[in-house]
Amino acid sequence: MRTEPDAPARCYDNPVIGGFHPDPSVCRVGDDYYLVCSSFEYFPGVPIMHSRDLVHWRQLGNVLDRPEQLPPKASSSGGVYAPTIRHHDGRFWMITTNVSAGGNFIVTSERPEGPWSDPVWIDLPGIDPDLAWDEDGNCWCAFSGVQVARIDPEAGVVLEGPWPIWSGTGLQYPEAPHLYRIGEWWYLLIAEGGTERGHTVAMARGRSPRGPFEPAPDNPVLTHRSTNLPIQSTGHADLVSTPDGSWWMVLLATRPKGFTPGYHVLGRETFLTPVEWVDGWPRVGPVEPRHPAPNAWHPVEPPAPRDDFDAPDLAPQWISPRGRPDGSWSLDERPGRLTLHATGPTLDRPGHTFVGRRQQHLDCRVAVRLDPGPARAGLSVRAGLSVRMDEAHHYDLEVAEGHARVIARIGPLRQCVAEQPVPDGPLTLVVTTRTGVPLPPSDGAAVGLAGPDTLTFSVDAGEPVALASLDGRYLSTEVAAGFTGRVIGMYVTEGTASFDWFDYEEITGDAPLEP
Ligand code: 6LW
Repeated sequence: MRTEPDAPARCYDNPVIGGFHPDPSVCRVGDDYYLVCSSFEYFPGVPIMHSRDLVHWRQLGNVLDRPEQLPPKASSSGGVYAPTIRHHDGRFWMITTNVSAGGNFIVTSERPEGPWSDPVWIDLPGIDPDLAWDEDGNCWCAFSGVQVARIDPEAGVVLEGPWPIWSGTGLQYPEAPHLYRIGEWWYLLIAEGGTERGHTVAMARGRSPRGPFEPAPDNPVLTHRSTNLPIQSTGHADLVSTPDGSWWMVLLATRPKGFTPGYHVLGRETFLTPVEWVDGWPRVGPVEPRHPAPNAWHPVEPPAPRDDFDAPDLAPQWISPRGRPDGSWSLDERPGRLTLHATGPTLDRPGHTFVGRRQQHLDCRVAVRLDPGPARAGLSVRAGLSVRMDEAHHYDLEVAEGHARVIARIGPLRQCVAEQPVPDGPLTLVVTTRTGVPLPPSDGAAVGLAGPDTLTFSVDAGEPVALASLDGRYLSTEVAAGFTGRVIGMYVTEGTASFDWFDYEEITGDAPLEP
């Protein structure tokens, strides 16, 4: 279905891809758009999305879905940084940096859903590499700094350079460059000011990718710094044009909540905003929470709230920190269930078994059916549902030794905050995240001013029992630090357990305020 240009304006809501999906890069092939994001320490890496209108996105897969492409060496917020996706000469090209192992590399595929090639490493320093081709077929790779080199992307060889082309307007970290040939100019889009509240997008242009580049007269072309807009940290952007000639920017931004300084809990998300060209320079923003949509309008079927693990493969949304060893999970062992085997004794250190998905909505409900499986005499099981930022920041609803427990790990502190005996056999574990729902008065008084959200943990063995409500600020980027966001998932740290299903649903405005 496609609206005519003069049809009443439809609106879309920002972010267009919620949850930890930072550093978006987009390309168009005909009427189809493809978008990739950073994935850091998670495997598989670099989620790839498809859309026909820039608004509705569906995850096709992950570009780096084989351990050979992504060695499991990353520390939290290490691993795979900002990718660029381009389509050239009948192929998709993705360039990115593995900051934990090997640096910059390129993978290619004829089909966006893959399989993607093994990495071709390229000996260039820096992060945030870009790819652009000129009319003579030369391939240009710009990267943070901002520098550019002429490269052979097939062989991974630097042919010329690198040399500096623009150091930005003087703010910290000129990075995230993308080069575009538009009309008679080469435009250079960059991010500056750091990825926090001072984040900006700036632009320059020149006659050649070699430079020289002249800055736009009104830099930054986009920033929300020093505003009280609900969307903050706007930056790290990429441009795309539609078949009807309009221009759009995808970018990362955050939605901080709670009392000053505000806490963002979903990491940096992907937003969409229109671009207008005025006197040869882009005019962009501010980025609105709701905005008239591009002309094309192609809604996609929203993902089913329940994954019942009946498919032969894990859906692409499922990610695991630092790799997912073959022997640690199975969909065959107990068909229709995800069976996990412990690979490490604690979520507090790398090497544990965890399969989760990004929290994509500020208000959401997650429920899992934990089925310990046939009793294995003498074998204990420790398994549960965890909301994690990293190994040092997570809230767990854990079942072991005949009890359900809520455990809070916040920096160096680890505490069991609630405990409840539970019967043997299958149990439903539930966590809700609610903005605008204060903590119960006793907890609230102890914590003080408002956090971004309240997480409530319940267990249901026939009758739902709420075990604990916890302040969400301790699972925010402002507390945990780093480049990622919340991931909610199933884990096993002792023995083997199966999960019958996993529900994920946004809680919308009309839902009752009960946790
Ligand atoms: C990324 C850099 C940035 O490489 O944060 O916001 C870094 N921008 O461009 C990690 O996402």
